[in-house]
Amino acid sequence: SVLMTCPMNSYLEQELDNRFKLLKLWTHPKRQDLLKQHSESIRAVVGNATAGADAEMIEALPKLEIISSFSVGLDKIDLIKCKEKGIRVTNTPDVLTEDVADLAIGLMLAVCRRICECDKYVRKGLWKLGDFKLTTKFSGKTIGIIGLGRIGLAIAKRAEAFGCPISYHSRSEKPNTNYKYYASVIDLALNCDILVVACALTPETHHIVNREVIDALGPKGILINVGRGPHVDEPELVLALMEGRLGGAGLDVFEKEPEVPHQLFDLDNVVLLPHVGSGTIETRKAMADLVIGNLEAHFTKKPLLTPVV
Ligand code: 8YV
Repeated sequence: SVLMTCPMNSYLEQELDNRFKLLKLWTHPKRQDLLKQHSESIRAVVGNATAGADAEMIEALPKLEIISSFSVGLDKIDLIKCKEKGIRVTNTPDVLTEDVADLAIGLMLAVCRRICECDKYVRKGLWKLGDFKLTTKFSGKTIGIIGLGRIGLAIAKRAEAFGCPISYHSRSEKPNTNYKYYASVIDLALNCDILVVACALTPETHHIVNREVIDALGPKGILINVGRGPHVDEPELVLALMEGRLGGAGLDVFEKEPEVPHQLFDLDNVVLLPHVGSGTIETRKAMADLVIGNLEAHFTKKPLLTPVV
């Protein structure tokens, strides 16, 4: 049977149910009981960015062969344990790259041009009382990207069309780009107007945006996060925004999502999204098809479509 860790997509659920004996972890009051009860039959786990497979789950499932994640990010899966036990892991790269990059640009525009605040202004009937205050130009701003992988590159390509100079930080300099490389995140933050987090979450990138980086970005700087909440030291971010040490932020992810620090609700220089980077009908369907395609490849002994481990 196939175990799904949490609700993620109804089409995926339906298609899995048509093909396999599907178990839904969230419909059972006690996770441990379900795992124990089906430990001999669960051969695949389908997880996502919210609920993956930790060491405890992997240990509880001796017949587990593959984890097919409905996400590109794999931070909720114990990859080391999977390698150790010969469990295959797949994710959903490429199909969501455009959507996440689109949304990153959307957040930059929304923060600079105060699109959400403008919308509220009109709805509240304030327009009749006077024009909206002036905002900040986006075109031409210097963009610093943390992580120049598939998503980072797609953001860079889009930002270039807005006339934005691009620089980046990653573990090592990329040979095939002309974008300016910074070995230090602080130097990147010192030299850009908008800092974008687009890297994978690993122990090395946890809190990669800390107080020092935020202060390097400064009172006119904008932080965009389409990666993972724990990339940013959130209490420090909230403090910097409240004290005016940071100009603004566009956030699709949070450290303890779906919990969002309430102090952010009172700030009009932030745009807050409920982790919707890949959340289009088209992309979620493509992600679901990739999850199913990987499972089918595995069980028919064909090469996996998007293997990670
Ligand atoms: C999803 C994501 O939000 O791909 C990722 O890493 O964070 C997202 O695409 C999530 O996995 C959908 O359930």
